Amino acid sequence: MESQPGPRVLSGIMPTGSLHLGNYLGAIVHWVDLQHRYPSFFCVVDLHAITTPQKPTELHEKTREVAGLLLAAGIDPSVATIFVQSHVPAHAELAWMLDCIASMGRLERMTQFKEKAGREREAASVGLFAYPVLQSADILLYSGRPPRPVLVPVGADQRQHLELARDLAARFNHRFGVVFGEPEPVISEAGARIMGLQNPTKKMSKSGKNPYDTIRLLDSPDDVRRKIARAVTGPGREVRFDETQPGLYNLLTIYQLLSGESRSDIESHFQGKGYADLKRELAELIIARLRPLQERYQEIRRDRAALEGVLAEGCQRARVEADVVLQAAKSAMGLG
Ligand code: ATP
Ligand code: LTN
Repeated sequence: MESQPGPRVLSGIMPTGSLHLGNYLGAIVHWVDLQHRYPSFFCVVDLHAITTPQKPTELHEKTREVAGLLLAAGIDPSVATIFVQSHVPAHAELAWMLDCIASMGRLERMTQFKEKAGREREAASVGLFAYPVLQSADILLYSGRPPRPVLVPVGADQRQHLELARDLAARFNHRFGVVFGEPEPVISEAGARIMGLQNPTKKMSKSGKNPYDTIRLLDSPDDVRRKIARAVTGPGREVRFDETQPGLYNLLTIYQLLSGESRSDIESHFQGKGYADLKRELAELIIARLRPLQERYQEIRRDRAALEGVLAEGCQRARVEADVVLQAAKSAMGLG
């Protein structure tokens, strides 16, 4: 089947916790932008979520919450395909085939595995170890026929996984003939790594333990004010983009991304003012951006059937795309 020419876009997000400003500024705003330029596929990666223990009813609910938030943030199902990973069996099937050409040594060097497995390496699931291979399958299934590059908009933490996806595609194509297009990371300069508010040397994360570290997309205005007021800034008084002060730098980066103003305009705006002023204005900026998103989200969640309809249609469209590439990969491997 011949498909539309030019690159495709694919990205994924785990339904493991509450989406936060890091997910939004590092990934989702780029998805919203790219969907109008390329055929785009956005996937709620529930099979990735189960690499660590999840309560079944919560996982089901979180999957809908994440899908609803993506729609509320501006993913348009009449333009892009939004779907749930486990609804498209090709992902797990190709992941197995790629597992058989990925090396243990390479996966052992993946930093996300090392961080998530921590000291419990022996107890960590095989799924957590093989997680980046499933991610490679997610991406490569959408390279189309004939193969096209796949743009993958992600935060900076995913760079290493994207390199693996590129290498697995090249290895497969070399051994079995060209089936997959090349994955290309799309990682913005600012926003690719939003840091925790309490611990600005670590990225803001869904699975973090300290609620004051993270601004969730569903936080109330009072929560936002409280969390920003408590954010760590460091010593000094001047409001400047100073990389030696990671807390302040992070707050200013968030301000820059939400206001769309240049760094020098922001520094002039805060000249003669202090950290308290920055925090007050930043909190209001965040609240103003989140308010319409939260209102749309509440509307979307009121109509359960409509959301299920969007996901069912996304599943149909994704299956058609993914199955064509899966069949080509199977027949190249001698599995047809
Ligand atoms: P977890 O804590 O469960 O690992 P996470 O917060 O890292 O979750 P993911 O679902 O793994 O979120 O990531 C979804 C997307 O958001 C990815 O593209 C990831 O790179 C991006 N992302 C996550 N955290 C940040 C951050 N702090 N800054 C910028 N981008 C981020
Ligand atoms: N591993 C990613 C989530 C993810 C993903 C993908 C991102 C799963 N599949 C495909 C881009 C493309 C993470 O941990 N943030």
